[in-house]
Amino acid sequence: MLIRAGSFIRESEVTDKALWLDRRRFLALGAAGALALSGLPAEAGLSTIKGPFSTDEPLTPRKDVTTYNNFYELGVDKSDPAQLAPSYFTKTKPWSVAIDGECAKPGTVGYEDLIKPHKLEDRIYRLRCVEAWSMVIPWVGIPLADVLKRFEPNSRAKFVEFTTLQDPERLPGQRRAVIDWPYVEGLRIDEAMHPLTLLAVGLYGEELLPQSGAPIRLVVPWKYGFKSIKSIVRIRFAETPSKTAWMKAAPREYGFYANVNPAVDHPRWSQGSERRIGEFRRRATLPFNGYAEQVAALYTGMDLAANF
Ligand SMILES: Nc1nc2c(c(=O)[nH]1)N[C@H]1C(S)=C(S)[C@@H](COP(=O)(O)O)O[C@H]1N2
Ligand SMILES: [Mo]
Repeated sequence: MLIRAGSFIRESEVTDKALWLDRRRFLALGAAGALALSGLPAEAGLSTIKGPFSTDEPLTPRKDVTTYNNFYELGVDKSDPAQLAPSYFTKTKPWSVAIDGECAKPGTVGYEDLIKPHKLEDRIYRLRCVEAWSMVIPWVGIPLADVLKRFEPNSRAKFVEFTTLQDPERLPGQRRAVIDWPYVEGLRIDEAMHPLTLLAVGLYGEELLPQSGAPIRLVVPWKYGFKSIKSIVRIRFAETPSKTAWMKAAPREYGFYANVNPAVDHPRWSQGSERRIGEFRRRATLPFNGYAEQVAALYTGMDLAANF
């Protein structure tokens, strides 16, 4: 075990990071931002360019990122999704996403066609779960705004709603009414269009594994993890905010905004601190998960204790 700056860093983390950086260097030399996505086995890696806003904090080991998950469609324990996915959620291609609602160009688009016009970016973001743990993950994705603009949202499009695949065969957690399936999440249109909001297709330079929300998921780094909806099949432009899955399940505990806010506790526990997965100590949680400089202006004049 290596000890650095008072915190424990596992050897596996150092190895993960070195491999990932190596791959990135290789891709930067060889592919120069070209797209090499469709049909590639996950091990082949994704061609990416370096995106903005990355943190330089130590990465959470890939092993933890891919085995400690929240994906209730594949079980409620953190270890369930990685264990159940290889038996159930094996087929994530072909995949298509329906885009509808308040836009000029609705339609159903295959995964490859959704991705193809865009360059994939590497972005190292913190993910802070509402359960007070956090990770630092090297995502691969596309700014959501770039994708949404193609469908030409109209002036009534004030919100965007996202829906996860509904399929109890592949997502056996849906055989029990743990929450009101399918999983639904929502953003205000300006949040959805914010340059930090990422439509992720990979992590650690490889395509998403099923337990991480393959083949396409949201990453909204200044909000609690539950806003980062996995395995998306529908994106709807809407005039009004959606009743999200967690708001329906427990309206006192989960609001529409769900911005990371150390000053507003969850009714059952403090949100003032968090434990980074792989570390022992707790650290102070930052407003907007440390992204206040980029996003605080979205909420000027709003009471963030009432709009939790
Ligand atoms: N469809 C779906 N998306 C989901 C969830 C879920 O249960 N189902 N869990 C959310 C929660 S609570 C968190 S913290 C993140 C976890 O993402 P990760 O497993 O990639 O760390 O996914 C979010 N997206
Ligand atoms: Mo979460």
